[in-house]
Amino acid sequence: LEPLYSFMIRARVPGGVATAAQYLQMAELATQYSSGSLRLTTRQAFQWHGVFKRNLKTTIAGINKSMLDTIAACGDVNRNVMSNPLPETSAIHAEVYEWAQKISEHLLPQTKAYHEIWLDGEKVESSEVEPAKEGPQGQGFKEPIYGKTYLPRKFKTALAIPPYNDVDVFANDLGFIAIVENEQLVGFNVTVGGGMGSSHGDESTYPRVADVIGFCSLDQVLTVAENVVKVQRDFGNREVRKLARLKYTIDRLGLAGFKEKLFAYQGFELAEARAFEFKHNGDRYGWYQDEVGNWHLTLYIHSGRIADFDDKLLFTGLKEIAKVHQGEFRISPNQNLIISNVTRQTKPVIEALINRYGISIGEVESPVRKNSLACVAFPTCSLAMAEAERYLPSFIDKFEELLAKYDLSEQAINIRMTGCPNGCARPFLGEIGLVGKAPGKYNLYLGASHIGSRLNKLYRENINEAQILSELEPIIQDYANAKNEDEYFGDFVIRKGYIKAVQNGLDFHS
Ligand code: SRM
Ligand code: SF4
Repeated sequence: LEPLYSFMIRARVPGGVATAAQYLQMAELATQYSSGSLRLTTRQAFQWHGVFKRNLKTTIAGINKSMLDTIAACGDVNRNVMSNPLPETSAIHAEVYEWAQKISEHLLPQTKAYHEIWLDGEKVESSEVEPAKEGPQGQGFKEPIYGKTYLPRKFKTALAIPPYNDVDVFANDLGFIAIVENEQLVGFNVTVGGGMGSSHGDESTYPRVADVIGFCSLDQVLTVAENVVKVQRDFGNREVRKLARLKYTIDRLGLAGFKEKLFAYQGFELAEARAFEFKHNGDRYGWYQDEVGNWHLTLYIHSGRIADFDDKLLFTGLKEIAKVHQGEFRISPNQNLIISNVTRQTKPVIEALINRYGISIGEVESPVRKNSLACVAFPTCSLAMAEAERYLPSFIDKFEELLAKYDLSEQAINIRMTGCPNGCARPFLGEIGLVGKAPGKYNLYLGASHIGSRLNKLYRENINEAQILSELEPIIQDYANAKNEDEYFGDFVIRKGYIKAVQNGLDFHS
């Protein structure tokens, strides 16, 4: 193997919230130590690509100096906790965001190794965990939640505030759906067992949407989160890494079996789930005023890539905005950026900068483009089999022509593309999913719901762009002629029998 000289770094940003000062610092690090661009991820984090090995420590120290860090942004632990990014109901939103932070802190590994390795921390006490003791793993260890073995696989948590499912809560191992009654947050419905990753040609692997298993009150949230993690720690598959995520543990134990273990671990049963309704899993672009009068601006950023391009200076423009902005920058789970809590006085200044640097607030992009997602793929992802981020714009150009031909230009259809079936842009929740198979070739999936609650299913395998478009054209034509009012594309293809509805994941391949 060739030695690796340059690396990708990912920050942990619970709920995707960074102050303007923190954003500025992240951008400075990108200028100094990486490819000069920042990447917003599908889990509301920042990534830097092309960091030379000699600059790794300085960059990580710089992230920590800004009060963000990279702890648990990767690894077999709980990852960046996601939370609905747009504060339209400021009070509830702020409360749910606080829960995202609390869960993130609660599930953070306790080891001091991170500080010792990356921040020149003094080795005050051993960062190694103590030897095994009697009882369930974790009891009596310095890592009270992760025990001596950590988790068998990565673990992901998200909090959603209905009616918006922009975090794609059902794609997460653990989810909390906010329940608001009489304008008060009273607790959360708990979801378990979501995940996207799979391998081509291996039907033992599959994406899965999470199950809602009940309701927890606010004082139960951390106990539930901790014990879901502990059940996965103790019962997750440690022999076959491909089958180690919580979704497989649940299908192996059965949902009832899993719940039984969870309730025994946490010492109480969950109450019956409460009613909720999601409208969609996309972003809302442009200016939005919240209930207390502050402004929030959602920008359209293709695949979260913040760089200076020939036609617009996005990287430079956002740095200039960060210098005058007093509020926050919020990363959306759809790889967009929200300039948040803008005061009445600063709004015109930010508007002027947006215009000067040609930054998009989604006013010219079509609904289909604004609802699209692509993962990084080539050139930095070593697991990519096909292009995604760099190719999606030109694919959408052609798809837009197809929609225009049938007078559907205003229709929002979720297209999600990834370079491989690991599913980093949650392609199996796209109404049209394109998953890379080989350079220029994709599997085409259809039939996911527009709200992120139902998976899509394989429609055609290993086809190129011309084949994808010719497969889609008759369906689009039919959709234009026969769709019910307000019927989403994903629901239409199922009603018309183009594809079978997937129930959870076990029937994804059947
Ligand atoms: Fe991912 C691995 C990029 C969100 C499922 N993912 C990778 C790696 C690190 C490749 C690697 O292991 O060498 C990619 C780095 C590419 C690069 O050059 O930057 C990568 N994943 C990303 C990001 C940057 C995609 C993006 O375009 O934004 C997202 C970073 C999220 C973050 O901030 O933490 C990203 N990855 C996801 C998601 C979406 C989500 O979490 O909502 C998924 C599907 C959900 C899930 O986990 O089930 C996802 N990534 C994977 C998997 C498959 C996991 C599995 O269960 O099989 C891998 C491969 C692995 O873990 O072995 C992977
Ligand atoms: Fe890489 Fe595959 Fe994830 Fe895309 S989906 S970033 S190609 S691992």
